[in-house]
Amino acid sequence: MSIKENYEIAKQAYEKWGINVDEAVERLKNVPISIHCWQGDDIGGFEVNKSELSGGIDVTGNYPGKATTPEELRSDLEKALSLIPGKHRVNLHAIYAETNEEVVERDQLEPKHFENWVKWAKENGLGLDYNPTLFSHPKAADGLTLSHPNEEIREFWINHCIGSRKIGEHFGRELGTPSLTNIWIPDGYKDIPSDRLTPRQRLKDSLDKIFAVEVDEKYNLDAVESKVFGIGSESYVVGSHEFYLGYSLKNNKLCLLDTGHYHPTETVSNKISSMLLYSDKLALHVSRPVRWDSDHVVILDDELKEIALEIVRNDALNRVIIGLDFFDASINRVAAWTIGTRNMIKALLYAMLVPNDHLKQLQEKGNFTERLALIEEFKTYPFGAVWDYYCEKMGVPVKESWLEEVKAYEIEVLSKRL
Ligand code: RNT
Ligand code: ZN
Repeated sequence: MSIKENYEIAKQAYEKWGINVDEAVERLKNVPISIHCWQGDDIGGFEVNKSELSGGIDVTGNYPGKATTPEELRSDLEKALSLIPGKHRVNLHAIYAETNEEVVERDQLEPKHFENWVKWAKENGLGLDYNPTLFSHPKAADGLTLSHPNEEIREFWINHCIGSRKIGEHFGRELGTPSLTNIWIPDGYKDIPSDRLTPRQRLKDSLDKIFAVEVDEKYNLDAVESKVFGIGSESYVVGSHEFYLGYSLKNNKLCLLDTGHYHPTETVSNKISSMLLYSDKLALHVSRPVRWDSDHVVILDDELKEIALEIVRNDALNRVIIGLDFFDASINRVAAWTIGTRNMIKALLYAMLVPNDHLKQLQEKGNFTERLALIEEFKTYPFGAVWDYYCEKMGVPVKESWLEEVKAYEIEVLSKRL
């Protein structure tokens, strides 16, 4: 049977429940996923005076063929994008600037250092998102940046963040779609602090200074990302969830939730509805923590489906900005992007093919037996047939056939890199 025939049969099964499959497929086309560039080179970046990766995050593995130049990274991204259905976005970090062999300090970065990225994004119909890089730098060597006791160091990072928002604004203006500029800092302490308040006061003050500079919201949206712990900040993180939740609500900024940044039984899926009651938009870093904030490649697990369900059934596809954040250097990096991004899109499709309104009504009526029964039965509905059809329709490989393309790319391109 052809993909189309399988699709038609699947459609009938869903239509019995009043689910419009054609419409779901159309809707899915318009959901952009922000694909993080840093999976392609293990968060290395292209700074001339490059520092080791720091900030309490770690990439493990030594799979050959990582991108070592902007051209290589863009070429790898293009390969991955050709295997992922839909039109998406690419998320950059300041360390991916191209400065022509010149040392440009991070607080001196300007839109012109991202000219090639913007040109490439235009050619490929992509939006761009951005992040100041407040790690892998001598001025972040002690793990403190915006909350640093030293005013000069704080100022350096404040200026870097202000410049970053302008770069984001430039991306948004050039590409016709607002950029999300997300601030994440590593600040924290390994051991039990004797003062939790002062660093948080300083962080608040630094953020106030960063956001005091007007940047057009039509082109740039600001987000702040919290964390529960990092390597070297096990006991205390200055920018905790409560800190940023409070800050973002009070200052009308986006709160960014990274799925690896909460306690192991705490889920982001359960936070989305609460947050959407109080803010117009929120942002996600979809990742996969395995025992800790390990940033494994996103798989189609229960939590991913639950996140997608929360976005879809609350009609929040335009309010939740979906970005990815994982880095695995133990497998082919183009495959990592492809697997993780396809899974995010699959989860959204899955969520669109659940009789969400009916299930809501069952809950309202207190019919928990049917609620559970249907949720479980829908897990084995022919969702795969719809996914295959979607891939075919969007002109990307169906099922695992994309793997052949990655293998060929590995032989032709990746394996030839030093
Ligand atoms: C770190 C944060 C942050 C980084 C990227 C590279 O724990 O998740 O988002 O992963 O900025
Ligand atoms: Zn993150």
